[in-house]
Amino acid sequence: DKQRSILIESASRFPPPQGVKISYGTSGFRADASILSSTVFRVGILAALRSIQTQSVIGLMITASHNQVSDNGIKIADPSGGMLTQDWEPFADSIANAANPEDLVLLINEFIKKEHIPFGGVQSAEIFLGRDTRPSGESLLEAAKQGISSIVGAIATDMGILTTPQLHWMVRSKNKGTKVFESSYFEQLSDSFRCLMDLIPREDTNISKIVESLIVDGANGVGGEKLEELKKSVKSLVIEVRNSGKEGEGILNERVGADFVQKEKFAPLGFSEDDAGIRCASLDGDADRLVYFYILPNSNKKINLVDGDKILSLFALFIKQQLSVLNKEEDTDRPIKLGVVQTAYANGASTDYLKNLGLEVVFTPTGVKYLHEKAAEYDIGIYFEANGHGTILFSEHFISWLERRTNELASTFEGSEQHKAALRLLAISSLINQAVGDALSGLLLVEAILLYNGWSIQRWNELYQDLPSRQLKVKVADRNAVTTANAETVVVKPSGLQEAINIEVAKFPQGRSFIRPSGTEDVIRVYAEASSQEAADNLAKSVAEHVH
Ligand code: NG1
Ligand code: ZN
Repeated sequence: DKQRSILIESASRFPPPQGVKISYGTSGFRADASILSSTVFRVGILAALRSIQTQSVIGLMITASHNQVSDNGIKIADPSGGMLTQDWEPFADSIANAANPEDLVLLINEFIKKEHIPFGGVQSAEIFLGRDTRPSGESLLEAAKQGISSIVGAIATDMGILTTPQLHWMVRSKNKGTKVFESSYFEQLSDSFRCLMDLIPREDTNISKIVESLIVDGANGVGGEKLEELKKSVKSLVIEVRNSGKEGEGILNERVGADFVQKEKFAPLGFSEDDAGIRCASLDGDADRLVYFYILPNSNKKINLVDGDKILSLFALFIKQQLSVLNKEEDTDRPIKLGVVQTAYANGASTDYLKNLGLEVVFTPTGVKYLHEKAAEYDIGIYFEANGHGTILFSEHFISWLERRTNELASTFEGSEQHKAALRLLAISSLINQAVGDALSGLLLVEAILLYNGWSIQRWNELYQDLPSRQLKVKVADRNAVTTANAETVVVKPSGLQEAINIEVAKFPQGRSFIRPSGTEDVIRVYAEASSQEAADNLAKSVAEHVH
């Protein structure tokens, strides 16, 4: 039939690379950009099918985040704005690796049957496309468009160069029936930020002390550019953007960006000793990660890192405080469930701190899809990876309760502390991206809370003291030879390896170590924590030796 011949014809224009098996990892497909066209083309087909199945708009983001500039990748946003549902991942894997157009069509037909996709009648599908600033983005965008248009009735809407969280936000908003322009994204962020500013107690004189400039490392990527844009509408903050991605400033992710800063614990290019002590932040290549840091004086640009765990802790503490003001009267029909989600990479000191606050802390494997899913089980679920990817989810049920409560308070106790706490929580729910971790919205919330508390970055950093840690990566022939359990804290295969790790860990006070195959790079990652930096380094090194 017609559909079949269109597919065969267009697929033959995107032959898969020979001898490479590509897999849907921690967050979509990633590889050297030169081998990705066929994958991106096929993901275009998948997105169209998903759109037909869900009768909603689906998003495709072309980015390789913090990877080097020659890599690229593609992530799929589901109707809610979250990551593609996990039951479709095996299909993504199999169509990406289909050897020829005939096999591809066969797989697609099987899948349509299996998932009962209402295919073949009068059908429509819409896919929003976004990409970061990588030079390979343009031709991959074209491949995605061709994949989409090879499904009858499917249309692609190019949203342009965006951060990953902007694209996810647009998909979510579109499916909720609200505005999707980039300007509406900026408006929502700046309006809710201003609302939080207006709710800061006026008599507080501490505020002026920390209204010093913030310096942001844009990783030479899309985030820097977008932050320049956002800046214009948040006049109360003084933000200086460096590594903003402008011509000639430097190379994407090369010794800059959140991943570099977090893993190396070293200031990015473009920063110097002159910046010592100043509050600095760093975004990653697609602006879904955020870390803060300050440069230590006379240290050769060593930094104190204020990572995702500490952002999480700042958020959790503030929300807990607002909730306890709101709940003073014990007049709620049921207790509000506030939960915190971390991974094994969370610094042990952060977990202790959060538990001491009386919070419920749970763990999932690495990868936002797992954290997000878990956090969605709470009224307010806060999740963060140590690397700075995270957000705060508010359940719809809780939001409608909060809206009702705010209205009640407005008519009975207008301007009371309780009323203000309710308004703050509402403002946070609209400031912080509900679809996915977002460095720009996260940054505004951090700044708002620091201003509210009258805290410097140094004061914030003192919430608790990180245990020294070390991360290493080990290149291996087949990273999938390692399998893990218990949120990746225990090695299952190869046998004997976990016992060897246990023996190493036992040699170090406060020692903790685990290994796992990376989902985005061809390596095994090693993590170690111990009571001193030297001990953490040694533990990581000795565990890594068992991996080789
Ligand atoms: P992998 O390569 O699977 O470790 C990395 C990060 C994840 C996540 C993804 C997606 C670490 C240790 N891992 O995944 O947390 O952010 O990239 O960007 O930071
Ligand atoms: Zn990223």
